[in-house]
Amino acid sequence: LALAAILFCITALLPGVAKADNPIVQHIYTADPAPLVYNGRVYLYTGHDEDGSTYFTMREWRVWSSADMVNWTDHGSPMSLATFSWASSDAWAGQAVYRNGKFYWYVPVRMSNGSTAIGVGVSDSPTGPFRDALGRPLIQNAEIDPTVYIDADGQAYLYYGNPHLWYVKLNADMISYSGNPAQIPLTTAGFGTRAGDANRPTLYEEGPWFYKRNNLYYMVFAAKCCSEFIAYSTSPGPTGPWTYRGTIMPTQGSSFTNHPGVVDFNGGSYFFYHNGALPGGGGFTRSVAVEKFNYNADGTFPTINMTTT
Ligand code: FUB
Repeated sequence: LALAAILFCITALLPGVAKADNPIVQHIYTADPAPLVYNGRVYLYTGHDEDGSTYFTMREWRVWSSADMVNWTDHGSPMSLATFSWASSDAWAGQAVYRNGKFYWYVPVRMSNGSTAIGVGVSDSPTGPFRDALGRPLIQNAEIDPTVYIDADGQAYLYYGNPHLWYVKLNADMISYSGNPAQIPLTTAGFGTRAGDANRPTLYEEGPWFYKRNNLYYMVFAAKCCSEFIAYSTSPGPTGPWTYRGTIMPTQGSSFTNHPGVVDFNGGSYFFYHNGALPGGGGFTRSVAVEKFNYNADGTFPTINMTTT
């Protein structure tokens, strides 16, 4: 026991290295996990809940990485609201992707006119620093929470949205797109049934996480504000038709939101999410966490519950 305590203290004192159990980050509040597997490591892009006030205080994003899903290196904050001269607040849920030697980090922010928009940061390194790729929003239609995926044929898709679900086909430069943003029809067959809200008849709320695995496209998303759970839909193609598949993670764990991120790494599958599990935790003081899981043989998800170890 004494040896374990000494080892824990030594590990805790190593600069930039965090151990281990859930929540992944235990010294600050983090939210909206977006993992990226690159060059033998998992890079984890998160938001930062900066205080416990009555609304989100989020001014920067953070990056962490791990080669073993146990020991995490803190790469600090390589992108913030200050990166985007046109942004004023709300450094919310984004996702980063690698293409042609560069890393592109798509994020929603609020502009000074009060509306939300999606910007894109670019860097030569997964840990930044990131600069504003465009000097203006990539998309400006008052929605949030971008998710990005590059398909096997090279076509990149950016999905995003709350209350609607939109996508655009990104060009190969990853900072422009072809055609106009298109809305995915939010049918109950595609995204489940929400009772009692005529304006929002389906479960889709926000936080989409879009990817393909074994020729099946997945849309994992936060369902039904404001005690969000994580649900998912699948499709044979990148733009639908979508079929609702049910719940993955049934709770939000004392935060009224939850937010998914899913990757395969070193032969395992990992489901990232957030909750309010740290001391003082809650809806505006969240923490990212991860569970290892196995897909069912038919590609469906098992139920995944939150753990604290
Ligand atoms: O973190 C701020 C917002 O809360 C995100 O954009 C949503 O996905 C929800 O987690």
